[in-house]
Amino acid sequence: MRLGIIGLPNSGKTTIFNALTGQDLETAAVSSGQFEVHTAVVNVPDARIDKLTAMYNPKKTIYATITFADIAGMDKGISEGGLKGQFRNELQQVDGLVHVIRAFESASVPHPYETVDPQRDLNIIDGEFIISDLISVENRLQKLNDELRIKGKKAEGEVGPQIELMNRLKAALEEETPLRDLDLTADEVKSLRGYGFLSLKPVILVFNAGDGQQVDPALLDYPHKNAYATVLQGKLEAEIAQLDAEGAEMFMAEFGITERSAAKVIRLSYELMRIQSFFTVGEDEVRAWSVAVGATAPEAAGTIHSDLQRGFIRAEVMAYADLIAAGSEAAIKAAGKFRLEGKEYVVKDGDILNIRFSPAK
Ligand SMILES: Nc1nc2c(ncn2[C@@H]2O[C@H](COP(=O)(O)OP(=O)(O)OP(=O)(O)O)[C@@H](O)[C@H]2O)c(=O)[nH]1
Ligand SMILES: [Mg+2]
Repeated sequence: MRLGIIGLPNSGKTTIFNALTGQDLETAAVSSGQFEVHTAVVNVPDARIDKLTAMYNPKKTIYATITFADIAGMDKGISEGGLKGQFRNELQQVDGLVHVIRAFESASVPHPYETVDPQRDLNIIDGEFIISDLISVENRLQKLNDELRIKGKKAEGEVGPQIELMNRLKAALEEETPLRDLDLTADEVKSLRGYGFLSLKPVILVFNAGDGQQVDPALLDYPHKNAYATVLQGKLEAEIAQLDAEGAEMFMAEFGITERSAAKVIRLSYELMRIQSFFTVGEDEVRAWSVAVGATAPEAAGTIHSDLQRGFIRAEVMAYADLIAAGSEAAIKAAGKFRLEGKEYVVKDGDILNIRFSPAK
């Protein structure tokens, strides 16, 4: 999964990136406003993996990972005529957005619009995304209508539904409604994937607060679906990310921070994108995987390897909680909680899977 960190110049994107990834990139009091991307891959923290590692003592432990991309260069007016080039590509590629909104006050860090006003800043970028999507939709509609004109009636069956869908998106965008508010079917969402619509992407709104500053995210008016608002003390948390575990704990207690920023943002993004974890275990490797909530056992197998999905026969399943309660694989079998499940089985968060499959010939 790839999350794009976006926001106005000087909102603290790179600071939040540092807090989330433990990197120590330079931040600047005066923004260049230029397009620039930094990426880092981080492990998804999961105490269950640590416990499974202690139980199986494997040669390798592999966590699920998440990629953060700090994408600078967003500002008012940038979508006029459509977002361009690499900047647009970077934004379209991400699965979700971490929208950094400045809440901290600082005389030494100028705000591009002079005052600290989270609602205004949020509306600026949201508006840009809506404009960008509207331009994409209009371009697509034009192409579809051209196709219909050239090919005539015989193209109607295929092109008609696409035109209908694009018209629905257009109507929403013209009302300034982000596409993530629409109730699209799974098939519609799939058919739109290639367009990378920005207002369709789930978003975590992050208030970047100053040290010890209290901010209530509920004050923000953002009545939209697939969005969460949270508060991070960016500068402080970037400093904490540089400390060892003991130092970090002391700092966190002092400033009333109960959960590390990375853990929090990753947890929210899993919720927002309806992603869950399952595990594979053994002497060689204990590993966490991520899969969509509602995925079947063969679909989960497919995240490990396409051969496992293709040749899927059955899944051996233990619930993590049952394994820990029983204390060992032998004990969970004796308790009758080690199950064999078929193709229809819907995977649950914390399932430990072993896929039985017939290898491709
Ligand atoms: N006081 C205070 N300063 C902060 C905070 N977060 C960021 N800053 C400062 O604000 C300035 C800009 O932060 P950056 O993280 O570079 O902001 P950015 O959004 O990455 O900026 P661009 O990449 O130039 O668009 C830096 O001088 C930071 O040290 C904060 O929570 N409190
Ligand atoms: Mg930056």
